[in-house]
Amino acid sequence: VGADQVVTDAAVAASFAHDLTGRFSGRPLLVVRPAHTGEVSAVLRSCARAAVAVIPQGGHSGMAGGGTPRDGEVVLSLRRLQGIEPLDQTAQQITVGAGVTLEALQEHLRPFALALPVDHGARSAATIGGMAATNAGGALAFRHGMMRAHVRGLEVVLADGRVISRLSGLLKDNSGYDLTSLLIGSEGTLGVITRVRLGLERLLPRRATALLALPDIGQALEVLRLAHESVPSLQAIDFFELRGLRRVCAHLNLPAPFRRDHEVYLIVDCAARSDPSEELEVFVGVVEDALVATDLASRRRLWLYRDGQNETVNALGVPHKLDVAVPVSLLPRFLGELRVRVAEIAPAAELIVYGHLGDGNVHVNILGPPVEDVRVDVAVLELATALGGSISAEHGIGLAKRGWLPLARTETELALMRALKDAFDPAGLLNPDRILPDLDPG
Ligand code: S2G
Ligand code: ZN
Repeated sequence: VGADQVVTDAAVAASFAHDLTGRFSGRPLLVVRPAHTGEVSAVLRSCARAAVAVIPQGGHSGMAGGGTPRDGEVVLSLRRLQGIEPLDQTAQQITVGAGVTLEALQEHLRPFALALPVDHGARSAATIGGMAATNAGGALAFRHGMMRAHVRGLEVVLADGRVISRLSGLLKDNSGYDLTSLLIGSEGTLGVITRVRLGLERLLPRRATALLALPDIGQALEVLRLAHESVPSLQAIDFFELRGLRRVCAHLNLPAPFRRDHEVYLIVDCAARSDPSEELEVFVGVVEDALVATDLASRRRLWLYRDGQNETVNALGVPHKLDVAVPVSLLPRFLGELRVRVAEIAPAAELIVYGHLGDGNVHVNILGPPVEDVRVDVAVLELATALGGSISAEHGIGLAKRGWLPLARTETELALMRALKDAFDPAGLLNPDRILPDLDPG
């Protein structure tokens, strides 16, 4: 890759070794920055010969420690894989390098009135390869699906350097096992994604965003029901609470959105070919207050109350971050029992909750107890599981939750996952100890 693309200076390498939440860090042996698939293949062959562990890393915006090296591991940064190939306007698809950020892709597509219908707060850092490797979700997922729904093909490099390239973008290709799809959501443990072919959606020109004030999450579900029924332009419906709003206003120096406080807030995003604002009138009489914006600047200002939650929490300390999902109808029960259990375990803890109402995805952030004290984490994950939910809705398992995977997956499923890992990475060099728990010594 060239000497200047092999970073051994500890200070520079450190910038690749701390995750956003401040919870994971390490001292990598070195950071290597290949420029394309061929160099990724050569790097992996070298690492396999040297039997050193390799941590594939995109924008490093993950929340579960899946891209953060531990001491002595090699960071393989995909950031330089920046190629954007010509748009295929007949298939409405595009192939991009793993290192292209979500924001750069959307900017590139805007003049064509096209977009990838996946969006989240880390859009300026997150890379397309990393988003495929973690099956990224975000606010649009409940309407458009997660990253998996938009990947039309992958080029991947296996742990021994062999390359599989499946980028023709065929929707129908039932020729044996869909091997490359197994890498979506595999968090860099089965292979390294170097190019991604994506299916795109048309950008709907007219937008409207509403910030709605509600007395409780039960009323928020009533808004969701109405939205499903009467707002065909609905694209996103996220929620946050008064405590998080107050913290965001203080941290970002924002004015309170309404004259008085409310317990729950919804941010509703609509897109259509004609102005969708009047569809929002269905909420009159169901909400305590509302703000509606149609121009970009005003819409972004409303979204900042929600998008600022994560950065604000990280500024308050090292949070216990639990990205869970429960069946939407059980949200009131989940949130109610959550407050009781956290207060029982850590009475002084601060609980900041926000998320994606449409798919029951709740980002539970607990500040106060030291991260080593996982009693609150276990309580949240057990509660979500008990309600038929997920212990990781969109952030993956990484290092953070590998110990709890047995809460969510049976021994049969874990055994099959181990068999897959052994088949793809028999030497166990790719992201070792991520996702899969240690084998039971017994
Ligand atoms: C969000 C970002 C990370 C987090 O804001 O929707 O997915 O847990 C999150 O706050
Ligand atoms: Zn989220």
